[in-house]
Amino acid sequence: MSTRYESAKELYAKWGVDTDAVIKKLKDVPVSLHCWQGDDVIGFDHDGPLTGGIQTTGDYPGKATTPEQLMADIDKVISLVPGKVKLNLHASYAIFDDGQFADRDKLEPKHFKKWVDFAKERNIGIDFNPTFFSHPNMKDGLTLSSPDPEIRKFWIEHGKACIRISQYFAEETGVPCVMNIWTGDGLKDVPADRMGPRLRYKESIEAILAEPFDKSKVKPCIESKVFGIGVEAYTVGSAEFTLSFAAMHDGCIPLMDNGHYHPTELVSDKIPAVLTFFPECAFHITRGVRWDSDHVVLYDDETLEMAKEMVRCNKELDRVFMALDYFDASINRISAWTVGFRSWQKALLTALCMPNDKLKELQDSGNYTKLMVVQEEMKMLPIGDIWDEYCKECGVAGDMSWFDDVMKYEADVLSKR
Ligand code: RNT
Ligand code: ZN
Repeated sequence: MSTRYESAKELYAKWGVDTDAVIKKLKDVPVSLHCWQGDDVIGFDHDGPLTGGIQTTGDYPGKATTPEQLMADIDKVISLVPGKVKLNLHASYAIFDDGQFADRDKLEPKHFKKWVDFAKERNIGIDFNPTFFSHPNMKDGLTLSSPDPEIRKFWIEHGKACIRISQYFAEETGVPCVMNIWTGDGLKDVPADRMGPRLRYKESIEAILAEPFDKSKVKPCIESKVFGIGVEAYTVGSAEFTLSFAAMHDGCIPLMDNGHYHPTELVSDKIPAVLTFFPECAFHITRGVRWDSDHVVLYDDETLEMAKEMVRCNKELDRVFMALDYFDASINRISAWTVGFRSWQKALLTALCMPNDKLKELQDSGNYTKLMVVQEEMKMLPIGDIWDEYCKECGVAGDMSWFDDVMKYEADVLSKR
């Protein structure tokens, strides 16, 4: 009697899909796991609230408040998900030894040594983000685009420090570091000058990128946004600004967060548009519910559609940098992390298991009737059996039995914090 995987494999083979090859390939695709789901985007360098127009809601018990706790939680997640994890850090997660506090403009590689040790022990790469929020030098809602030259200088120095730290990560881990610049700069109400802040923003990012770095090691990105909480009327780093900036600056990569567009705009459709022009593109994968709410990523239609486009536009998956970006404080955070990571893995697996060349042929030959029929047929193929095999080979549970582990961890560890 054949196993469920064997019979599923045969069904896919009839469509020309080699599921063994898919599984082998997916195991090697890095996906960045965002450290900030573990502590509601707070970090270790300040006592203040989360600012910058982003918000977490909920107060589920057990959040990490020390580097050791956060690392233990990340380890727990890594043990529950299939695939290749990369660690995504924010500058606010610097680890200071007693009395060694350094402000954001003075950060050094040594403040991240413990993270490097963590990554090296687990043989994973690190991505990085300067933190342009949750800091008193965010003046009147502005950082890199502030009219105050001292404020801009502080944040430019922060950006430069982060480039040096990114290069350190790449050199230590042997894996290129994707460094993403996002600010919440903007105004709550109708501006009198929309261009001034953008001109200053452009100059400031140029000043950051003037810091010398090895382009094969550090991959600078800039992320756009449509609006934030308290920043409803005007965002400096809008979609057009950001995409134009990246297009005009060699080596700068656009980063699209699918929570950062109007609700009927779809990042899935933007992926082939940007990959037509840019050699590399970066993505934040999230789930906005009515707005950029950063709900946990699920295996839903648009998530799958984004995975399909990444796979179809870039078969080797080496031109796209994928990172999760969401933060839900209302449920168990380990579970939130795990569900999101597994959902994205499911989406990639499903996308890789589609007869993409055959579907394209149907489109190119104008056979739209059959294209629709075949696409519907694909939805009933037993992807769950391929998923189970993938998880088994990665040494994790295919079904939800991982959740028992999370509940045990909650009882043994989280509830005691
Ligand atoms: C905010 C952006 C940004 C942040 C992280 C913490 O809307 O999506 O990427 O979520 O940098
Ligand atoms: Zn984002």
